Amino acid sequence: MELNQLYDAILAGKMEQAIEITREAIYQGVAPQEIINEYMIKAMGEIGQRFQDGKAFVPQLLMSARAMKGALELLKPLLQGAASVTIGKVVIGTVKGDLHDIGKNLVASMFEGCGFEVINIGIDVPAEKFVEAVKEHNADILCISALLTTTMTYMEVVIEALKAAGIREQVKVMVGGAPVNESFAVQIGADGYSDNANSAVAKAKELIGV
Ligand code: B12
Repeated sequence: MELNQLYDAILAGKMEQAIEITREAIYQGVAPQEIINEYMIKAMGEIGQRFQDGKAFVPQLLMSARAMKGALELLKPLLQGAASVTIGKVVIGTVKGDLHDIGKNLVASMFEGCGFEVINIGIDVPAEKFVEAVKEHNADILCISALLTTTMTYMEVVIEALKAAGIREQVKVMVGGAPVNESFAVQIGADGYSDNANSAVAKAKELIGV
């Protein structure tokens, strides 16, 4: 079994093949992090680049996303850590107007695996829904995801809505997604930023002091 075939399968949008190779890799004891970071995310990066260069189109993006999601499902249970107590509550969602959820779900799985309780409120989430979820679940951390330059500005709208609701000080806000960076995070008044799921958890722990 060649793990590069997983990269190829995701790039070609072949879900069954991606699942099969992932199953085999798990069986052979390859670390889930390696499978995700070295093959899956790289394939999604490549399809994104092809899309940008006009060499791939939306249906191909969808097929690749479907293949990655299918294979990721197998890895999810393996990302669960041994933690028996919850170390914090995280509400996570993708902003209004934005339908990208692969990265968000990966961040959510990583948090779960590291012992956080995660409330995943989905995609295309309006500010009021973020506020409601933080209130309802008394969240320690709010994670906001955006993958489009046109939707990332909405993250500030969410932070303003938290302020208007009087709960901004009760929750740490983390932002992320491909177009987001540290200086943007600072500019909109977020507490933390990370460009990947692993360091997102480390940053969250730092923010809530666990
Ligand atoms: C898959 C994909 C799609 C799929 C999404 C399927 C799904 N269910 O998610 C579909 C086909 C639906 C899609 C649609 C569109 N897409 Co699209 N898509 C992508 C693609 C190829 C991959 C995204 C992905 O899943 N990456 C893999 C994951 C693991 O990485 P990630 O999302 O970045 O997440 C990681 C980090 O960013 C971080 N992170 C993410 N969220 C958060 C949150 C927090 C709090 C933290 C701390 C960290 C964090 O951790 C994650 C894990 O490590 C990207 C290209 C790219 N390279 O990003 C384009 C891309 C994002 N799409 C793009 C575009 C233009 C579109 C469309 C407008 C296309 C169209 N003309 O219709 C639509 C918009 C739909 C909408 N309203 O949202 C552009 C955006 C350009 C821009 N600058 O705004 C990109 C960059 C492609 C390109 N190069 O042009 N897309």
